[in-house]
Amino acid sequence: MPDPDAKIVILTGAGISAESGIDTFRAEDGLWAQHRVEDVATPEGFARDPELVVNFYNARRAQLPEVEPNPAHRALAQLEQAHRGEVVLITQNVDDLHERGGSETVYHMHGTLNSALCAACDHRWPAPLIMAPGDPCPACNATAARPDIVWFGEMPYDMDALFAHLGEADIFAAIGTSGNVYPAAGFVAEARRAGAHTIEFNLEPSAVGNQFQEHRTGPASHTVSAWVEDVLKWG
Ligand code: BV8
Repeated sequence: MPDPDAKIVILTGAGISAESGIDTFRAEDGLWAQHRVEDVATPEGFARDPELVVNFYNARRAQLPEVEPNPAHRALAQLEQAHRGEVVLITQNVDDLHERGGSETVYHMHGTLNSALCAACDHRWPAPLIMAPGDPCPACNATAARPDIVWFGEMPYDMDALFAHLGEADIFAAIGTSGNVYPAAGFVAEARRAGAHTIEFNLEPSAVGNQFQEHRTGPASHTVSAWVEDVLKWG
């Protein structure tokens, strides 16, 4: 399998940012323990109580300057730079740690904390640290600003491009994701259909763990760094 020209497609989840101090979703004390998904991560929740939802994201955005990328983020950036084959990084995370760890091209399929979206005209702009419901859109002036986040029931971003990459993957690696949320949790099946070798990096098998041929168990900062070292030895 060691092929220096292999196309590597990577999907990351909250677990890759856990060692940087960002809460995951489904840990005991995680985000979904503190909030009901329906209240803070759905369009219906936003319509019901925009203040609650905007403040949920304001609190997570405010944490970003206090956290740093960890060795797993940096290892993936090194892989993107040094691997001869194409490396495609897809993240479910809305933080900016992949970019701050040095990754140049990142597909944020569930949006990003640092971007704001106009619900009226689809204009995007850098989110202020603190957003307020009714902030005017700088393009159309409608009071329709919302976090640029893909909520449950909304279509994740760049899906056509993501499925095209999965169809060409020689290696698919899922890092720090519980495999509970679709369509991301279905990516391993897509990659398998393309004949890719699939690897899961986690502390324990995910909900789709049995679909992976290889498991590297342990904290991502160790397992991902070791794996990238192996891959870069392929030539
Ligand atoms: C859509 C943004 C279609 C918000 C998020 C029934 C069956 C199947 C699917 C559905 C269904 N009912 C509804 C659906 C669809 C739904 C879904 O999948 N629901 C689930 C809950 C059943 N999906 C959607 O709605 C998606 N859209 O399907 O649209 C469509 C079709 C037509 C027209 C319109 C639409 C949209 C989903 C996106 C929702 N937004 N995030 C925000 O961030 O606030 S999802 C949110 O949870 C995250 O973004 C992330 O993507 C997701 C999963 O979280 P993980 O990243 O996996 O984190 P988690 O805490 O769960 O796990 C962490 C893992 O890390 C653990 O495994 C842990 O062991 C590991 N770990 C921890 N520490 C470490 C570690 N690993 C390594 N090292 C460590 N140190």
